[in-house]
Amino acid sequence: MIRPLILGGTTEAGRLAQAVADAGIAGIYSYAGRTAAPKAQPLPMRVGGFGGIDGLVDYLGAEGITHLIDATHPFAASMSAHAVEAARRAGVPLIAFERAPWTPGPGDDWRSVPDMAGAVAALDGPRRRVFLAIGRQHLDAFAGLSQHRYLLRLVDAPDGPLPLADAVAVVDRGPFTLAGDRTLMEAQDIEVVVAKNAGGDGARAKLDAARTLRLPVIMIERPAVAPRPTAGTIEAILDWLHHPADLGV
Ligand code: 3Y8
Ligand code: NAP
Repeated sequence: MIRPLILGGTTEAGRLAQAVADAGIAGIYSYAGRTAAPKAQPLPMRVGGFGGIDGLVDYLGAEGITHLIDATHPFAASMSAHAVEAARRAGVPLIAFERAPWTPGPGDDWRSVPDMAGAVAALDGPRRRVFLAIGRQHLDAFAGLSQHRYLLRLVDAPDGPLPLADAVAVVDRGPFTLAGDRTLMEAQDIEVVVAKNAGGDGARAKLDAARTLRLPVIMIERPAVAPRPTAGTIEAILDWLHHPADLGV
């Protein structure tokens, strides 16, 4: 009996969950519990951390998981690292459902930085109106750049003071639209956008809006991940579920 665990939290993970459910496969969808009301999925869900690598190994055994699918966001580096090690220890085949990074096209004015510290360094300088579209978890890295006015976008309303003095926060969850992001960025008179290279289409609206408005983008590149088998399509994942050995796992 095939019983995959999907490490989710992305648009692609949701699409995969639908395909797994439609195929009548008894999968489980996993959220970290970062948001107050995560979107329902067409598979049984579990919410919360596993308790590190050991906790994930125990979960894989206790739940009789036969396949581990890492469909997390490319910046969920710890989860992905834990998945590689736990799958190895538990002897469960692992695959990562990866989406290609965004690459700049004609009209894009992107400055690529390797990490969050690189984005902070790139933002140093005179006061600007910044769309800091990186969520909530890493805002404190920018607290030293108090000269700027920030536009933030959070999934849930903040439950306390934000680490940035001069900031406006909109509460919204994606996927976002070009029209919506363009309107937002024009209304806030944004001069520069800071984004993580998430890939996929759920978060790219701000980049298309930036191109339209001829705004520069500071693009934070993805953290490195340990080598693991990957697939880029739902069909490849479904095929892997039935033939894991085909991918040398
Ligand atoms: C809890 C599940 C779906 C998945 C939707 C995708 C698209 C919309 C765009 C901007 C960028 C950001 C953020 C973002 C996007 C999708 C996808 C994606 C970026 C939810 C969700 C969970 C999270 C966690 C949340 C992080 C935050 C990051 C907001 C649900 C809505 C900025 C990433 O407050 C917090 O602690 C938020 C934490 C991790 C990054 C951060 O560091 O703050 N995602 N986002 C998942 C869990 O608990 O396991 O609540 O329904 C999922 C989605 N967010 O099914 O439709 O596929 O990427 N998510 C980034 O890319 O920079 C917003 O505003 O333009
Ligand atoms: P992270 O930093 O890589 O992981 C930190 C810890 O959170 C993990 O060690 C694990 O806890 C727990 N965790 C993470 N993802 C989990 C999942 N899907 N199911 C169960 N536990 C999980 O993770 P993150 O960057 O905060 O991302 C958290 C979630 O938000 C993921 O589902 C990710 O796909 C989604 N997301 C993240 C981003 C982003 O920008 N980072 C963007 C969109 C969506 P234990 O060690 O206790 O097991």
